[in-house]
This record gives sequence, C-alpha cells and structure tokens, in this order.
Amino acid sequence: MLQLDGLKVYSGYLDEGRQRDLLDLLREIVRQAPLFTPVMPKTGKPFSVRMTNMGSLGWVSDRSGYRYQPCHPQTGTAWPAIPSGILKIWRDVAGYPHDPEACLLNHYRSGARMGLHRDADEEDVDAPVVSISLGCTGLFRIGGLQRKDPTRSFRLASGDVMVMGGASRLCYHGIDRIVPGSSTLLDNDGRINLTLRRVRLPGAPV
Ligand code: MD6
Ligand code: FE
Repeated sequence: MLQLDGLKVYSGYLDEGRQRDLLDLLREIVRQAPLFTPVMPKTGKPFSVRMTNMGSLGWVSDRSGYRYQPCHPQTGTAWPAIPSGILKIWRDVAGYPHDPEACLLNHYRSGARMGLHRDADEEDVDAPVVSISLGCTGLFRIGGLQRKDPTRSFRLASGDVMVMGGASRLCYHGIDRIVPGSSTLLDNDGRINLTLRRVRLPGAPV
C-alpha cells in the first residue's frame, strides 16, 4: 500500500470474482444511463473518455461548463442509484461518516486519456474521493496544488482502490495513458474508473 498525505492505494482490493460482479452491475447501469461523450467548456472539444453517473447527482461537462446535475444530459432521466456493493466499498475505506452522492463512471478505450485536472466542483472537500479501477491498467499522475508543481506517477490496475483525501484531495492529477493488453476483463483494452464523491455539504438542502 502506497501512502502519502491522505493518498492511499489499496492494490488488489477487489479480487477477480468481485471485479466481475462489479462489472455485471455496471453493464446494467450503462443500459439505464448510456455512456455519453462530454465536451470541454467553451471550445466544445470532445473528451476521449466517455462517462455516465450513478447517485443523486452526476458530473457533466458541456459548452456551458462543468457541473453536477440530477439527470442524464441526453435521456433527461434521474441517474440510477449507487448500488449497495459500491457504497460498501466507500464505507469501508473513505473514513467519512456520510455516503457519497455521486459516482462518476469513466470509460477509456485504447488511446483515451485524462488531462491533468483538479476535482474542485464539490462543496464538501473534507470528504475524500474514492476511486475504483477495472480493466486495463491506467498510468495515473499526481502533482500538487499548483499545475506547475512536480508530479509522480504510478499504475492503477484492475481491482485497485484509491482514496484521495486530506492534503491530496485537491491535487492535480490525470491519466497519461492506458496500458494495452494489461487486462482481459473488458473488451478492446478498455478501462473503467469509478470515482465516488460527496458533493454538497452535509445538512445542505437537497
Ligand atoms: C481515472 N481519475 O482514474 C481518473 N479524480 O480514470 C480521477 O480523475 C480521479 O482517480 C479524483 C480522485 C481520484 C481519481
Ligand atoms: Fe479527477
């Protein structure tokens, strides 16, 4: 287990059986809330990653900006609930007394990446972000509070769970690339990353 400033990586947290069970759940989620391709605010440049969400709020990005919203941007229906098996992972590792409101699903195909960014659209930054990786390994890069700060990188493999809390919560991070051939869990060198977050401050009106 790697540990620095509130960042913890639990390598192999989910064994292969639990990874497959989780993937089955996610296939059902994607049937209810199809993957969509977000675009960058202002420029409208498409992300290489496709996304969907679970929970009372989901993260979206379009020409007008980044935000959390209760409904799918294309179907207009509420996001599916976060399955209990996923909530259990949060309860076991987050060290935070309130359940997450949002679970963002990122789907990478080979060649997809995620540029350096900060998760700063949430009000409740005392809560950590919990990330679960499935499928091909992602090369994860993390730096400091400023974009120019030095970075380090490590691999997130299928079944790894990472908690980004404390001083690491608002650090810049991204996925440089996916390692082809590193897993057969998903077809075509795919990778799925789930990030569980608190959005609103506990006690805020819904
Ligand atoms: C990914 N993850 O692993 C992208 N953000 O595909 C993130 O952007 C991320 O893993 C905040 C906390 C943990 C993460
Ligand atoms: Fe992030």
